[in-house]
Amino acid sequence: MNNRRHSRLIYGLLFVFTVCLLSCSDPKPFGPVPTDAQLAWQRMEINMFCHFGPNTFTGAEWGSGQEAEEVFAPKALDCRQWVAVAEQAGMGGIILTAKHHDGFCLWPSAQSSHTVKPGQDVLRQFVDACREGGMKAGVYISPWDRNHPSYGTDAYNDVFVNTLKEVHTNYGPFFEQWFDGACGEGPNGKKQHYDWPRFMQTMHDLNPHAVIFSDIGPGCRWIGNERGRSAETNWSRLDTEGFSPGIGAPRTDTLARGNVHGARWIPAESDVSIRPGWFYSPDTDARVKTVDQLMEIYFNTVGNNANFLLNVPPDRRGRIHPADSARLMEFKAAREAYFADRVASGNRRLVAKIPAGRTARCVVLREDIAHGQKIASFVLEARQDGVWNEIARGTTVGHKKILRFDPCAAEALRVRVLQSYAPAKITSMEVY
Ligand code: FUL
Repeated sequence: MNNRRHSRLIYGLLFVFTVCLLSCSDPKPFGPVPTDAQLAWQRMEINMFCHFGPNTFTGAEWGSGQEAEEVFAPKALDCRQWVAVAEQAGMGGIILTAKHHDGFCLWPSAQSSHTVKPGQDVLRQFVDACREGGMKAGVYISPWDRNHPSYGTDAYNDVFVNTLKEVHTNYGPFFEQWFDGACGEGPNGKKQHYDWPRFMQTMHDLNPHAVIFSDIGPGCRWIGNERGRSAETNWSRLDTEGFSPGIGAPRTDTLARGNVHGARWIPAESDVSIRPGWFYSPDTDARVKTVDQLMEIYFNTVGNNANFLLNVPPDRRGRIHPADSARLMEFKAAREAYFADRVASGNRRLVAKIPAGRTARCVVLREDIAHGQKIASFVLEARQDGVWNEIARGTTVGHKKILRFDPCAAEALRVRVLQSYAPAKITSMEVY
């Protein structure tokens, strides 16, 4: 081998070695990390919630369970329309109340006599429409059942486990299973002692990839309120030892913030209704949330490391009401308009050069959460006449942090991490 060929080979090997070092040196994990399903779920950011059932027709929020089955009579049910609306609104998934507290099942269940008629299988239409439209389907199955005769006895826990099996086996896979923590009285005046460990184990056996929502996860946790509020500091970690969903849950301020050194990866979800109630009522047609309200909730939730589950209840026809769908389109347009003009992006050192004459009013940061959540505080600085001035501060970043500030002229913006529990990586910095 002559000298030139020899040195080319050495340089070639060195190059391969360096590339390998760079690409193989993954950041070290810190604390619990998300599963692939949780990561995919966090990237969905906004999903649609659909409360639909007898309450849609009676105006009740918590049906008594004594309503005649015939009350549930959608005149023009069209789940494809729900999917089309959700898709156009920029949502990736829909969660349907397959069974709410009144116990009414939106599928002909073998576990209950309080159900739709066999030919009226709403859950089937829903999952078919989702699959056809490339939308992820999720289910809400309430443990509280104001109709079931066995509620309040041990036998009900078997009924509930069989209900989960029936739904997930015959209609799944679902991307999310929603468990509310409500535990009221049944038709016999009795309260139920829910066997949560068994419900969770059943879910795990049925579909280990479903993200399970409850006050305390294990897939995702309640954010502690239904108004779209978040705490500025939001860790995707939570300690659940000794707690249970419902009245056994941690305090709501803990649910909002998570636990900085929590033992489990359980990111927050914020459920909010577009109307004053969870179910459709003609009385609230003129009280659909405004675009400004929805944008504030978006900044507060998605912009603060939480998923936004927006309830848009189908109406008495069985379709999304025009007032809601119009508002959803305006909300999507408002998000697009807000982020239409990207002024700059940060480089690897988190410095973004601002083109001459441009101003900035927002920075969007993303942390590499696949290796855990590490950043506890950071500062945003603007270089003005060659001097770096602090213009904003933040605490956690997580999946996404949207930091808004007064419009600011600068030569450049930079982010400096002030406190981090391990070497952290911000995967993107966008300036608007
Ligand atoms: C709560 C329920 O009591 C409400 O009716 C609603 O379904 C809300 C999303 O969850 O626990």
